[in-house]
Amino acid sequence: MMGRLPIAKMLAATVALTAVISAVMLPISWNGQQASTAAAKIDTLLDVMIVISAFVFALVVVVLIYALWKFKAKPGDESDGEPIHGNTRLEVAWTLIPTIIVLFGAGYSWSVLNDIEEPTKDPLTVDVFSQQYAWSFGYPGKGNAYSQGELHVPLDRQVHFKMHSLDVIHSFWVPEWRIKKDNVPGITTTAIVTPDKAGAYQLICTELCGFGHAAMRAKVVVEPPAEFRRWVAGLKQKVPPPYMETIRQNTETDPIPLGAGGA
Ligand SMILES: [Cu+2]
Repeated sequence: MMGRLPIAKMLAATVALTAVISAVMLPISWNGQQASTAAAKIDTLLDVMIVISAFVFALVVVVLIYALWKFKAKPGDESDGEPIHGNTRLEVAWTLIPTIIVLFGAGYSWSVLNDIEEPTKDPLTVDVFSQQYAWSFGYPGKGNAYSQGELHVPLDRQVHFKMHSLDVIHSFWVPEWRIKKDNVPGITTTAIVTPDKAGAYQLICTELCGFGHAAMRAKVVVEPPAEFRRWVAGLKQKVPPPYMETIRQNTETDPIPLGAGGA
């Protein structure tokens, strides 16, 4: 039975359909402007995954259409289908191919993550506090200067964001940076970003956290280091004591040692 399948034609149809889907999907700018050193690498990873997914989808569609056409019952045929007792070649193929695809995806993703999170010598540490439904920020290198609803970071310097939640799970997302990280009560998580384009962006909570979730946003400003230093120096408030207590009580999940945190 297997020998009579038009494998070459089906493969050609699969490749052609993959090309068509990819041609439609790849030109779309899924995540908008790129504004961190991670953005281009993550976008390339996404593109590779789109092509692989298109191939798998195309393969399933081609085999499905072929089967519908080739093995359709004749009108009036009420008999049972042929009994099948397994097919070793097919089973090896459908185990081996997905395994290779998944291992490739895992290895490639791991190497991209490793690359974009590679710590630099002089990172800036910023505490991120999230609570229903607001963001606020602390600068431990600047005497725990405190800002509500507005985050400033210097251009071209790696930032280690230390995430703290004061109530439920929130998630830190600046689409232009491509980085997304959960803020989880009880633990301190870390997001590492090197913003490489000055401008104003939006921090969005991307974990449904309650009634005001959709409005849980903050302004993000990426600016030259001198301007950033001026802005931090002008902050009047300090991180409130209960927030400092939250940091102290949280378990740090990040294996990377804390940077000096100098501003
Ligand atoms: Cu939230």
